[in-house]
Amino acid sequence: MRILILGGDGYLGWPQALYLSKQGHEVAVFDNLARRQFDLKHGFDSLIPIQTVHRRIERWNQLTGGKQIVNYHGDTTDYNALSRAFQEFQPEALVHFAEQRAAPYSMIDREHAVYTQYTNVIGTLNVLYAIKDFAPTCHLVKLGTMGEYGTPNIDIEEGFIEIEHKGRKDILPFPKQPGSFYHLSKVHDSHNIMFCCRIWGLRSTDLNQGVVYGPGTYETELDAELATRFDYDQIYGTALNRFCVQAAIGHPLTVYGRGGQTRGYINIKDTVRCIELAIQSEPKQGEFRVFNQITESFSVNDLAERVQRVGNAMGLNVKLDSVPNPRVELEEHYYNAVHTKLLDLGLEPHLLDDAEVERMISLTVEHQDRIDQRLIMPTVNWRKADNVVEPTAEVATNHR
Ligand code: NAD
Ligand code: USQ
Repeated sequence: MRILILGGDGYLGWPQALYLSKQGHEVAVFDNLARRQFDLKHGFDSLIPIQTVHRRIERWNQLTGGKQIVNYHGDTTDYNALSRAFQEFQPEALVHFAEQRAAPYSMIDREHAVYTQYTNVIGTLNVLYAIKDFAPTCHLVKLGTMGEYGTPNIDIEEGFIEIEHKGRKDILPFPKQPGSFYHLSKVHDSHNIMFCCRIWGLRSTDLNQGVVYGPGTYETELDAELATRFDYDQIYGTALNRFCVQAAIGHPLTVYGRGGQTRGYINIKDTVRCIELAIQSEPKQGEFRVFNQITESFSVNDLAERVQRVGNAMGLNVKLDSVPNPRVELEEHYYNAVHTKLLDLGLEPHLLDDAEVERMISLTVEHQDRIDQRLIMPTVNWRKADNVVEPTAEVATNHR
């Protein structure tokens, strides 16, 4: 199939491009390089060195001898750029990763909240119009997030829930209680996508993915020049990736609040397979499907304690630290999310084990000279509307 990957230079988009190219699909990536620009502006960097998008593609094309990945530089909020990619490449499936994806980024201040919702919601609206205008049978595989649901005191169903109300029954979208302006943008996207499936007969799979961990996939590990980014900073770094880096440099693990916050998690190796499964099992025209893309659930304390245990067995001296929670979220709550649809399609999960945690810690030890300690402590507080990205003098001196 011809598969267009929006956000194909990112943490997940790049491994996805390699994986689908390896399966024999024709792949194009489309990216505005916004993620790299954020790093340049604020002095952040991936723990694992990454090549430019041009060099990555060149290296893959060399190694595979002919499986060419096509590269488009463009922004989803620029309809001309998107239209050109659609008209030239004529995708049969489209995987949409191209959004501002960090909850803390979206909570920095008004400007960052507006940027997040503009780029995500308007970008996705453009994608929907481009499908309608240029490729109406193209299957939209959209990355949503488990955080759309929040943490209700009932089981989280897979997209929809049957409700009986005043003697009548219906199957309705599961209630949404997102916890940041970023997570809210994904809810707005889901509504727009469902609406376009209904009015124009488009077809889409909304993948409510949990927190992703892991340094790469079988394909990115084939060659150092194919590596994907690995974020450990306070804005883009996710919990487990951050804890492994902290363990490697002797920084106490940053458990926010009481640490009972429970989320669904997935290994990056399963992410690429889930998207292949979604593409292979196409929805009908007009159908809007929702899959919960997680393989298991952990609390922050579960992860921190595991990293501590494995790290100490490796000879490190890993300590936990309870950091005042910069977010507004429940710190002790019920969490049980249904996630059977991808398993039914054939997903064989890579579950988290101590060997994987050891591998991640070893990798971070290998790259420890690249770790910038100033990027670890959180500076973005949900309760404030004028946060800064760079650490304040107090944060910097307390934790150097
Ligand atoms: P990432 O920031 O590493 O990658 C996103 C890519 O999209 C970047 O390369 C960026 O430059 C590009 N991009 C952003 N805005 C764009 C725009 N307007 N036009 C074109 N390109 C644009 O993020 P990621 O971790 O790879 O996440 C990819 C997707 O998966 C996101 O939609 C995210 O919400 C979702 N997701 C990620 C996780 C996770 O833990 N990483 C979990 C659940 C869902
Ligand atoms: N947390 C800590 N310490 C840290 C970092 C995080 O205790 O140093 C806590 C957070 O407070 C939160 C939990 O760990 O309770 C998860 O936070 P995270 O930063 O790992 O992930 P999150 O902000 O939820 O966002 C990530 C991705 C986002 C994706 C989301 C999936 O950045 O793109 O949508 O995971 S989900 O959480 O299911 O919504």
